Amino acid sequence: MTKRALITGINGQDGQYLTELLTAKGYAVHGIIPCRAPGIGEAGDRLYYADLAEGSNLLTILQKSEPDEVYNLAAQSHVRLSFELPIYTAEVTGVGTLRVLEAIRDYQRLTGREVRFYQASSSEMFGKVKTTPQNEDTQFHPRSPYACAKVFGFWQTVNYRESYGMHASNGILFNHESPRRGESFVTRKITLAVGRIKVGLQEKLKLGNVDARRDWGFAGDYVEAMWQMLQQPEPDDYVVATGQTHSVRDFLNAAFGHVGLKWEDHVETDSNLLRPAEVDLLCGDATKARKKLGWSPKVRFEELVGMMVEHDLELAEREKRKRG
Ligand code: F7E
Repeated sequence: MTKRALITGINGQDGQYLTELLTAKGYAVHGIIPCRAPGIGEAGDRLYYADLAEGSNLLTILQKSEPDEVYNLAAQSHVRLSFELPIYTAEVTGVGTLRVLEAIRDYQRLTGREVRFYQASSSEMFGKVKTTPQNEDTQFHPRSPYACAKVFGFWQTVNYRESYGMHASNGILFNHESPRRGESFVTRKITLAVGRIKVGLQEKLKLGNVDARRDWGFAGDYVEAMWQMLQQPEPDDYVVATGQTHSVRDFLNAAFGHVGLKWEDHVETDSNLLRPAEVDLLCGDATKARKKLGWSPKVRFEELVGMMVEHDLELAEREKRKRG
């Protein structure tokens, strides 16, 4: 029988890659999009509007989509913005997860069906890190309203597993990027600027803290791990990461270097882009995911940067041609 999946945040980077993966595996994929998404009122057969900040129609959506698996990818996911919108972020990213879990519990009670649940947890929960590299046993020390909300979602997921026997798993994903990454995250902000600077559409790029270090992987690889978690006989929590850490500076070097430019000639720092509290260093240890899921990342850092720069260079060339 065809398996059915429901993805919250289906329109985001991970939602798109996961949809492709599940579709290729023969799933019928249903998705929830936010009310502020473009094309309002024109959601297709398998798309539903909902706002996790209130979630009143989540049970109805479960009844319509009848999923075997739910992937909760929706969030207010911008860390810096979460300092400006802490309560909204808590509502969507934190309590929103609880709303989805509660709707699934109601749905299971009403229908007697089993629904497996994936929660998009985040390496931001490690924040001011206690040890490096970080694994499933590393204590959390969240450093932003976003990270606090993700910690709430993480523990609610564990609680629904332990209290109600729900097949609920957390993927603790470290930063994962691609040409589909949102434009305000640092990697994509950089590669978009590299393309435009290279073709002469832009001169300068303003950034915040270029010393921060992250463990950057490819989003296409990471959605595989999400799916694998839900295929396990038992639910569990897994770190998903490359095990390599690079600074924003390293990313700048690789991205500008890819097109023969020096980032120092173009980057300016802007104190408005700094965060009230920063996460200085993240580096994940995905040994458990490798051993239990057989998962490992395929795309390496340089390849990831090259893929994003090539994509955004083409965008910039198209923009230039359009402008004449
Ligand atoms: O920042 C620094 C910034 O916004 C990375 C989200 O997907 O991954 C992401 O969170 C670093 C930070 O990602 C700029 O201060 C410097 O240290 O790309 P980012 P993030 O905050 O690590 C985790 C796993 C998530 O769960 C989140 O949802 O880069 N940085 N200058 C800058 N960052 C941005 N955005 N813009 C700058 O101009």
